[in-house]
Amino acid sequence: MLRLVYFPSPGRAEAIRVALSLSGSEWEDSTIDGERFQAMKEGGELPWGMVPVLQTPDGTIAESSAILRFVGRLAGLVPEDPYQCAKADEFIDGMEPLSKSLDSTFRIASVDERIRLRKEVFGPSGKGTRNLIRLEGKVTESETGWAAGTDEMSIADLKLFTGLFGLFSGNYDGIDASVISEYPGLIAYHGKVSTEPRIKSHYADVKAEDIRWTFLPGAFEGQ
Ligand SMILES: N[C@@H](CCC(=O)N[C@@H](CS)C(=O)NCC(=O)O)C(=O)O
Repeated sequence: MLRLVYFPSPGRAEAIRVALSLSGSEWEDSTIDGERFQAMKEGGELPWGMVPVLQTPDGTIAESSAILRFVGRLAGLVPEDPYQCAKADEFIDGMEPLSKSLDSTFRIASVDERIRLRKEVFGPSGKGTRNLIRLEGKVTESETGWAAGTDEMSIADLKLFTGLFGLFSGNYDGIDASVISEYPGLIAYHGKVSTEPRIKSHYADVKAEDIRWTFLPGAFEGQ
């Protein structure tokens, strides 16, 4: 039995959740609040003091990308070809600057200041924008349309799809979904992944008002 421990939001756990669900393994989605997080941290249950973690019969695995590689194998989403596998890994590691681009804004108490800083991140010379431009280039250049140029959808696609589009759900004040309208390549990529039969079926019960609306087909059309 595998148990994923994270906050209820998609955040750094969503790609792992999708892979676990596609793997057909028995697993539990253990969602925690801040108090439980603190207790787990103080109790030494978090190897690096952070979540997500995956509790397995052999012990606890931390670091979202390591967990994604582990569960991605169970789901058949890690390419067998060593070069393609390395390219998927490269893509996952290469996405870290985007994942980190908002980190400095989380602990800002003033909402106005938080919004200002986040608008800057996705402003003309912000680091969020730099990453979106780079990612737009990557998906446009890919001969197969999959993020890392793999023959089939891979863990890199789960990471990009959830990590990128999850930022625009409205969960992060100051980040507007209309930002994505500037990136036709990313919108086309969203269409490819969101309509992939396994992904579409995974999100089949999500409603337009749910936090996960950005993973539904057509989510960014007309933004
Ligand atoms: N490199 C880590 C980063 C994990 C991370 O930043 N986790 C955040 C939640 S998204 C956390 O545990 N924050 C609580 C804290 O730092 O006290 C990973 O990818 O798993």
